[in-house]
Amino acid sequence: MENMVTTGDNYKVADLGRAEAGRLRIEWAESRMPVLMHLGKKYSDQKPLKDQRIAGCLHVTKETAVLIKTLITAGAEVSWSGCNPLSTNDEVAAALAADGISIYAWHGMNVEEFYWCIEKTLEFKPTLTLDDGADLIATIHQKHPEMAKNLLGGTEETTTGVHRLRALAGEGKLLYPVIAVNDAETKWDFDNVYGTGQSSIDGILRATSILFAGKNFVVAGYGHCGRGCAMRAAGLGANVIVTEVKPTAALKAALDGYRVMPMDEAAEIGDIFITATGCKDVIVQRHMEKMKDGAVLCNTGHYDCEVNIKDLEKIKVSKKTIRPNNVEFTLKNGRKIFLLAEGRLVNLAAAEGHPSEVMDMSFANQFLSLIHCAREGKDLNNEVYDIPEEQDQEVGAIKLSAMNMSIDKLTEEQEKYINSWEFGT
Ligand code: RBV
Repeated sequence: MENMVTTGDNYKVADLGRAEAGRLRIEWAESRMPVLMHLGKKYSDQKPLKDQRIAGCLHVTKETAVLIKTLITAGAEVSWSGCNPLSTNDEVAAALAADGISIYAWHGMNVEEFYWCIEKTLEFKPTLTLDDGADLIATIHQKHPEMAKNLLGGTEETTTGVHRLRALAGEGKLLYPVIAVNDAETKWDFDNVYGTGQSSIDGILRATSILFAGKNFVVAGYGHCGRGCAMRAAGLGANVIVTEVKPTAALKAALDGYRVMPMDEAAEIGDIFITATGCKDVIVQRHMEKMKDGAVLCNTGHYDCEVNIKDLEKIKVSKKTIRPNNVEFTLKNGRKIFLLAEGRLVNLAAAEGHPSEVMDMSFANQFLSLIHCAREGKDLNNEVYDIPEEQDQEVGAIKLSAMNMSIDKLTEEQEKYINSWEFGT
């Protein structure tokens, strides 16, 4: 199935015949994404994205399909590619292609095909870009800098992409304005924590079906994603161990009740390892050689460089696929190690990514940020911009009301108190 593809004038997907199943998935996601649906309705008459051509490079999931459809409702034309070779849901991609949407994505593509897809989306000369991981915008900067003059702005979905863009802007080389969607409170404080926590455990369970209770669960990196994974694994009864390089992050893990130690020590006692650092070479040969028989290795960071797979290949005597997304490596020392999802994002490759409810807020921020770029892009500088506080509160308020919750309101007196310096002891 993986290498079968159907090509049309404006798409390349695995199998158009799976469109109906994809439509049902998208329908399900729509029923869980009230904020985005609300915004879609709100802007459907106004069409603030009219005349905008958006090139998107973001996991082709049922939630992304809802975002794409909302962008189109607001007047945009889109051309899309996936942002990871293993994260495309082929049913969803088929449904989008069958609806006439330009999409280049199939599960299991290689790296060359990955960049081919990005190039295809650039052929329609975008006025806005949307990234998850910054591969699209990096391609524009490296290969097509002349396109920047037509680009009003771009958005970036994830921590790793924002890091790359800040590095690019830091060198003074960013060619058009970008909004760091990841840094919105209604994104990182929910998607990165609760989304990653649940979907990563979901991926591990689908690939292994192992019991978490009583296992030593090693989380490398105690940022927002690592914290979510730790919290959910602890909830299932695992003993969580955290490895870190940043003193304050390590302290937070310790005060949240987890053991903290270097990877060299954790390697000897871990049953399940997950990397969530955004950095390379977090688990390398010397760690793998110390691991217990049966250890499970996976990653939930954006790129597949956190577990050094070349090292694992080097020390193996044989390997075999045990079940989807689960490969058994027999090492020279006789022990077996199981690598999930080829070291790529386990939550998207082995499960379905974050749940719709949480993507609702992330993608509402994407939607509003692209409208902002369309309206104001000409007057923005070539910088990485944060999302305004009002947008965060707007998204939060719509979500709360969709969840049938209401909150208190400050009285005038309280408002005065909270904004003054005069009242003390
Ligand atoms: N992510 N998207 C999904 N279901 O569409 N799941 C996760 C989905 C995004 C998430 O916002 C994170 O920042 C990024 O994937 C990492 O590549």
